[in-house]
Amino acid sequence: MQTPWIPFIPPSASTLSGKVDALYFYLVGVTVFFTLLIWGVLSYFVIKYRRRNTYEIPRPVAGSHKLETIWSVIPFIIAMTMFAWGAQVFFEQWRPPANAVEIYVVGKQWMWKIQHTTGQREINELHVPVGRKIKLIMTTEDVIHDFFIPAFRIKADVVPGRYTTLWFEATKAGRYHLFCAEYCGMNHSGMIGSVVALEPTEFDDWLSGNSSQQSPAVAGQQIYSTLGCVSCHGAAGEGGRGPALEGIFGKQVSLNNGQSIIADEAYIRESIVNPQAKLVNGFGPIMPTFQGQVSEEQLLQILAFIKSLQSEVPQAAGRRASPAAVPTSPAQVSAAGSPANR
Ligand SMILES: [Cu+2]
Repeated sequence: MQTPWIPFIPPSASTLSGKVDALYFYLVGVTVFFTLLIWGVLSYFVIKYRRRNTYEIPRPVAGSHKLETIWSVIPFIIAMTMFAWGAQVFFEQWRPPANAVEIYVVGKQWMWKIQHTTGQREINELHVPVGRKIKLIMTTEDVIHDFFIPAFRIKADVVPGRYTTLWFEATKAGRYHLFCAEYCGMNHSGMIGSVVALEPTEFDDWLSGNSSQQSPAVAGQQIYSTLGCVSCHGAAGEGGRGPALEGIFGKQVSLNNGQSIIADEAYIRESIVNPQAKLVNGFGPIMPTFQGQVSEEQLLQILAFIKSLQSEVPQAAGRRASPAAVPTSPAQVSAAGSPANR
């Protein structure tokens, strides 16, 4: 649907967008109200208290505690409503629900590369189902980009060497703009695409129509064996020289400096590209770095493989979403990757 004019706000197509808009209009409303109030009172006083003759000396003003209290307390309360409301929307946006389906995003000058956990790849397009929670795990191969879907009111930088996440639940089928919102070099303005929100059944058809590709977990398992990771990190610890990887994702790991850390995406990525940074308690600094040997996409695939080595698979929602499209279940991946499988 093309309109000849630029709409005042983008279409509203996620569970978050109405909340962001309500907050936005509240802020605009408060601002407009006080702008008009101040302007009106100012105009009135300018006329009412204008100097009427050249020698007029105004009555001295001693101040008023009552007045000062009122004009401090009322703005304080208004500012706190903005803070509390804003914080509530912020927390909702930045805490992805645990049951969200994960999709990997890698930014690159000048395109968005996307991979679904079932293997489908897309460039500058993101197909998502309406009514399901989606979590994007995002990084970049080169400079800072910024993933922005105005219709969903979500936007986050992607930063080299880091994972950032966004989550959303689309509420309306349609095709929406996808932008890079961080100037990233010559063709930044061309780093655009579409988000296609499909009804769940259509989405499942789309997934199964594109199911010839390897899932990231399977691709990750291949990289894992090509690079010889298994000789030290048997999935169940049989390599012996490195920590066991089975079930490690999301768990607390104790380090040799006495601290402990949750084995999340960031920690696992760091342990591959900079293995000496945080050594697991009981293991020596013997692992070489794999910096430069694995691309960001491959790192995400290794991550998907390590995540799949769980007894309880957090991707359950994604698998249920498209049973026909899953070439290999994580349980099978883990069976192939680990002789000492449960
Ligand atoms: Cu960019």
